[in-house]
Amino acid sequence: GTGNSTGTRPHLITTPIFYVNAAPHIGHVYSALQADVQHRYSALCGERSRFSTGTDEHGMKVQQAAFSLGLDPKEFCSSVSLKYQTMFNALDISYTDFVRTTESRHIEAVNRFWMILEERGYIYKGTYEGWYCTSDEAFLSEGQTAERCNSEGKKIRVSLESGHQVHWVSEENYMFRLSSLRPDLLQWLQTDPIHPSVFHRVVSHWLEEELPDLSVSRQRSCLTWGIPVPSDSSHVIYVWLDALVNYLTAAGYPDPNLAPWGPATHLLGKDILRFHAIYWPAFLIAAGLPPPQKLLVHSHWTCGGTKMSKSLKNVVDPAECIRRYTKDGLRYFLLRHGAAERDCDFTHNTVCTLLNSELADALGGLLNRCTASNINPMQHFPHYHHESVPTTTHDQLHSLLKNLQKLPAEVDHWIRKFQVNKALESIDANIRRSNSFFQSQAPWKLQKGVEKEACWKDSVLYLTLESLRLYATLLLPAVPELATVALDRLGVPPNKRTLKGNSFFAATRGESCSFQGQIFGPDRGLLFPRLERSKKNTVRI
Ligand code: ME8
Repeated sequence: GTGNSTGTRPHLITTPIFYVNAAPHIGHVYSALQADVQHRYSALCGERSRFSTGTDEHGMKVQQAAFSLGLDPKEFCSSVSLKYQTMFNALDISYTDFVRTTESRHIEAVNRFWMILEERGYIYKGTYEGWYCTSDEAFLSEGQTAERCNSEGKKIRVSLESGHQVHWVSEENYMFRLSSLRPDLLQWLQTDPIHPSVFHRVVSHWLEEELPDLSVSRQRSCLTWGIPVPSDSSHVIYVWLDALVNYLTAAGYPDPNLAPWGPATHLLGKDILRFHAIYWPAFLIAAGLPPPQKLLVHSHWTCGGTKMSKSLKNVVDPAECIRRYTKDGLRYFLLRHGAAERDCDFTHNTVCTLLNSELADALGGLLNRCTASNINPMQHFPHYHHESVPTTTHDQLHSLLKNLQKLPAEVDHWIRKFQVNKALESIDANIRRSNSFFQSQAPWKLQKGVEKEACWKDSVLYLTLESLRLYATLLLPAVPELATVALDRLGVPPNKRTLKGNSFFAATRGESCSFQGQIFGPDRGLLFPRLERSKKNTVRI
């Protein structure tokens, strides 16, 4: 049963599992990064979560990719899957599980899942007649396709959604009673599981119409690279049913000692919304399991205005980006510039401008200014003196602190609403305010010999250092290494690198545990060296 599944099991955060038809590009990395932020953020708040990613290795698309290279599919899959793992490791993607659909634990999960769907009467043998798009691995109705001319002027039929070519299929295969699940899907939609809301509206529009039943197998004569239907080896399970079950595999399904399935948050690109917002909840409901708690959907990275895609070969290579911008530079740019609800273009100069302005100048500059040994010879958080605040500064200080106190809640709101770019924007806006505050108080001009001035200088430094401690803590999920370097420099002990039970600016409220007197760690140089802009606009493979 599912009764004990929620509450006792940690939250599962997932990325799509990636086709192994080609090496990862910025788009794939972006999904993994967004999931990483969700996972790291929940840990920062003291919550328990697990984070799975992986590779989707069956189906026609992969079969054809291996075939065209003259490679054995299994070896081909292993080599590309490894590229994903290596890239995710290089980017500090903190996944706790990596599922490959060719692993035996997954094949076992798919077999069990299929048998349950069959037992519960959701699968029947029928005839499928319609279009199939190998590039999207999707069955499409007439209305989802259109006639277009290809580059040679030849008329071809394509998927309206992706533009990829489709082929006519007429075969006997196994069908899933999707049509019977529309009321359940509508009910699920009422729990507001899809964010941002633009994508909720798309799905709710799809559900206005009757759903056709879904073909969930292909004849072995056309597809060999996949999991055979348990009771009929002349059929191979449809790759999307196989792939979606990876989320159950990651949850330990079908281990009888584990609750089958707990709360899950799936991250995905808008290109695969239908599979996650219609098919997946329908499969789960049919199997007697709860549909996913949250779908976090993002838009696409484009290059020169068109969607970056393996098949179009207009991709930006993340390894090259790491070399140019550093790992955390790339992480910050993608998270800060990308947006869930609109497509974004990737250009070298945008990256340089953004990173120079926000990481090198604003954040790096602020850290440098208040930790430099000429202004802070004791290399510590000085004491805060409430009575030293100049009367002319009261209002400015009050509004600065008010904004800073609101910041953690603001960041929390945006991260949970899947608008990490807005969370980073809020942090950056505050960093800029701290810089102007520091600049306007000019602590380097305050005189050591004048007691009130010396006390105010200490207070300005304390306030700025505390704000930096807050920024670096809030930045841990997005740029873990950079934020760690900043926290190391500030001498923040490991048990204080959290948002759970950590208080900031305590000295301004006369509370203890205020960091006053805290000694810095060693100076390891510039936090983020400025990048050079170039005339060449894009980075390509
Ligand atoms: O669809 N911009 O795998 P896939 C942003 N195996 N994100 C992008 C992107 C771009 N230009 N291109 C790809 C599959 N992505 C299936 C998934 S899940 C059970 C099976 C990201 O290798 C985005 O998240 O084609 C998209 O949904 C995913 O990569 C598709 O990767």
